[in-house]
Amino acid sequence: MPADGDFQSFCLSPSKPKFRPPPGAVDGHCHVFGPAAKFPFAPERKYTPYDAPKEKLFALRDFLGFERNVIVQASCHGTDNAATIDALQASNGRAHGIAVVKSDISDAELRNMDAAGMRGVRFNFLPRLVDATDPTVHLALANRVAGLGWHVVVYFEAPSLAKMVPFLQALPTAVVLDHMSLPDAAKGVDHPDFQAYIEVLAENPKLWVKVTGPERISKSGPPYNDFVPLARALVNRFPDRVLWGTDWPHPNMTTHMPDDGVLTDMIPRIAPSAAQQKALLVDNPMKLYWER
Ligand code: 0GY
Repeated sequence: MPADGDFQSFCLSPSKPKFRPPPGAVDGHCHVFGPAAKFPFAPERKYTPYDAPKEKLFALRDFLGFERNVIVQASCHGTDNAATIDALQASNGRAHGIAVVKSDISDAELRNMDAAGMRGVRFNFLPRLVDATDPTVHLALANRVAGLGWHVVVYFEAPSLAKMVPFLQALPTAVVLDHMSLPDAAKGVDHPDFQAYIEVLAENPKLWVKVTGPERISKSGPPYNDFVPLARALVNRFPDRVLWGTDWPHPNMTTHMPDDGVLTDMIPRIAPSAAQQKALLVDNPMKLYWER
C-alpha cells in the first residue's frame, strides 16, 4: 500500500473539460500501474502507488477527448515493462510506449518491445525515484536503441541542468525532457535559470520538451497560474518540439490530487492558437511516436 501522506488514488471524478482537443489528439505522458495482483511492483521501487489499470486510462482518454496515449514506464514497475506492454497491446494501435530496460537487454527483447509498440527508453535521474546509473551505461543503450528508430526520454531536475548538458549532447537520438525538467516556478520565466534552459533547447535541435506536470511544478496550486508562463514560453519558442500529457495517475503527489479536466483546460492557456494546439497535441507526438 502507498505510504502515509500519499494521495489514495487518481481523481475519481474529473471535471469535463471545456477545451475540446483537436481530432487525433495525443495524451503524451501517462502511466499504468498494476493491477498489482497481475503486474507486481518492482522490489527496488521507491514508492508504491495504488492500481491505475489500462481500462481506467482508456476511459479517461475518451472522457477528456483524446484519441491516443503515450504510456511511460514508471519507476515503481522497475524494468519489468509487462503492465505497460499489456496496455499497449490492448490499445488497438492507439498507444505507444516508453520503456525502462536493463543495460544488458538483448537485441531480440528490444525488437519484441518495438513490435509491442515501444518507441523509446527513459533515463530517470531523480534520486527520489531511482538509484543512480552511470551515464555511460545510458549512452551505450541509447546507441543501441537508435538503430530501432527509438528516441530517449530523460527525467532530471532543473538544478542538474549544467551537469546534464554534455550527456544530452552526446545522445544520438531525439531526446524528450520530462516535465520541463521541473523548473522552480517561483523564480519565473525571466530568471536566468529558466533562460539557460531555453538556451540549451535552442542550441540543441534534438531536444524536445514535455510541457507537463503543473501539479508538480506549480507553487500556487490549481489552476496553476505560475506554471502557465513557463510552459507558454516553451510552446512559443519551440512549437514543433513540445509535447503535452496529463501525467495520469499522478504518483507521488503530496499536496493535492489534480483534476485531469482542469489539467486539460490548461492547454489553451499554454498554447493559445489552434495551430499551436494542433502541433502540441497531434503533429508533434505523431511525428515522434507514430511516424518513423
Ligand atoms: C511522472 C513523475 C514521477 C514519477 C515517475 O517513474 C516514475 O516513478 O515518473 C514523479 O514522481 O515525479 O512522470 O509521473
